[in-house]
Amino acid sequence: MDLWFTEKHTDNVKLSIKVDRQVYSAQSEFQRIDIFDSLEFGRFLTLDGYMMLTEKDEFIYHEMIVHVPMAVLPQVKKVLVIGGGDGGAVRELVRYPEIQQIDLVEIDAQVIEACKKYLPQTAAKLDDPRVIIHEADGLKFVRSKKDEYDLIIVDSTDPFGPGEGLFTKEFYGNCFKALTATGAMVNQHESPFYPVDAIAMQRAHKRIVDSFPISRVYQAHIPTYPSGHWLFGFASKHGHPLQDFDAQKWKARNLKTRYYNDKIHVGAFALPNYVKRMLEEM
Ligand code: AAT
Repeated sequence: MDLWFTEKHTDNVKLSIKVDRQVYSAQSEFQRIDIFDSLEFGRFLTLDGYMMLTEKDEFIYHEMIVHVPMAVLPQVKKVLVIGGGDGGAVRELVRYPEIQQIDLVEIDAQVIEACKKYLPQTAAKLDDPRVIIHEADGLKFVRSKKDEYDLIIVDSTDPFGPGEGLFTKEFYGNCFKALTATGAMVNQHESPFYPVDAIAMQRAHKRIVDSFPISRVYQAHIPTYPSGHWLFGFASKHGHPLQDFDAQKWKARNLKTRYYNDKIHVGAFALPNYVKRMLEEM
């Protein structure tokens, strides 16, 4: 019998992936956690039935959420990752020797446990000595922080359920306060394509624009997220994601990446007209 995972992207569109077997299923205090094996995308993690990552395409998301800010910011010593209990963002961050501390704030300890056990491809570096894991709500964690982080990565679920608070004005204001003078915040910024996602995207963008003097949106192609067209936000106090991008410095690091490179960095900030209009129209 054929087994399929299906996610409803709109009332009229579904994405289905043929499943080889279900590896894990649990109901945590916060959400339902499932892990499946598939032929096409390898192992994948869903929360409350929504795709979080697959082994096949997670490199795109995690490289773009980490290397874009790292290639812009002058000196990153202390990083805050909110969400991201799968460890994919941390895996990319620990490749930078100048980073001294990574605070990972994940609301759901069970996601971390499940990923450590079943998704070693992303979770492998969660044991790095520079990583401090906090089982907490990112919205609350960041409230008490001031002038502390050089980079904040908001690697959150979508704006409903536990992730809802991470799309609020209060949260972005507190992230601004928690950043050092040269710091920046990068967030997963939803998709512009289907109206259900675009509304959340526009709302988040408006709140970020209101909270930060510099904010730009960049894009990547992520096959297993709705429409495959995904956005990220870069917001900072000073640093500009293109003017302060040092391609030579990044290339000299000799980091092997599968998606990100210096040309992608620049190109990712070139947005289609319909997206530009959506961002201006708020
Ligand atoms: N790295 C790609 C995977 C994710 S998972 C996002 C994580 O955010 C989940 O583990 C979830 O438990 C955690 N999370 C949700 N809300 C909070 C919160 N308030 N505080 C801390 N952690 C939280 C991102 C997928 C993006 C999906 C795009 N469609």
